[in-house]
Amino acid sequence: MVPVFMQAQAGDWGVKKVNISAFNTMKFSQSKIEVHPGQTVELTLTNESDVPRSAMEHCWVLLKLGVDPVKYGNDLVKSEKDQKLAAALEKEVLVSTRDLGPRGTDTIKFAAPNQPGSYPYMCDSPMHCEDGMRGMLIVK
Ligand SMILES: [Cu+2]
Repeated sequence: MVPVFMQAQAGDWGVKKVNISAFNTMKFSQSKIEVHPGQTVELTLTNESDVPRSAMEHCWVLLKLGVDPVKYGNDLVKSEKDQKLAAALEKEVLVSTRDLGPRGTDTIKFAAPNQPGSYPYMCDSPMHCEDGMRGMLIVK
C-alpha cells in the first residue's frame, strides 16, 4: 500500500532521458538504468556497429518483472517455428525499440512501470542476450 502523499508525486518526476549505445562486443553502454515509478522515460538506442545489417542488428527490449531474459531470447529463436510460443512471448514485452542496422538510432518514449522492482532489458537478436547484451531497469 503506497501512502497517499507518495501517490501524489507519481508523474511529477520529469522526463528521464537515457542514451544507450549497442556495441558488437555484445554489450550495451549501460547495464543499469534507474527510474521512478511511472516516470516518463525517453530512451535513445544507437547501434555503434558498422557491420552490415544482414549480419548484425541490435535493439532494446524491456521485459516484464520476473521474466528471465536469457530464456526469453532462446525461446524467441524457437518461436520462429511455433506460433503459440511467439504469441506467449509477445505478452512478456513491455516496450521495445526497432531493430537497428549499422549507425541506426531509434528513440522511444514510455512510462516506467508503477510497480517498483528490477525489470530486465535485452537485445533480442539470437544469442546477443546470452552473450551479455542485457541489463536492468530499476524502478524505485
Ligand atoms: Cu544485439
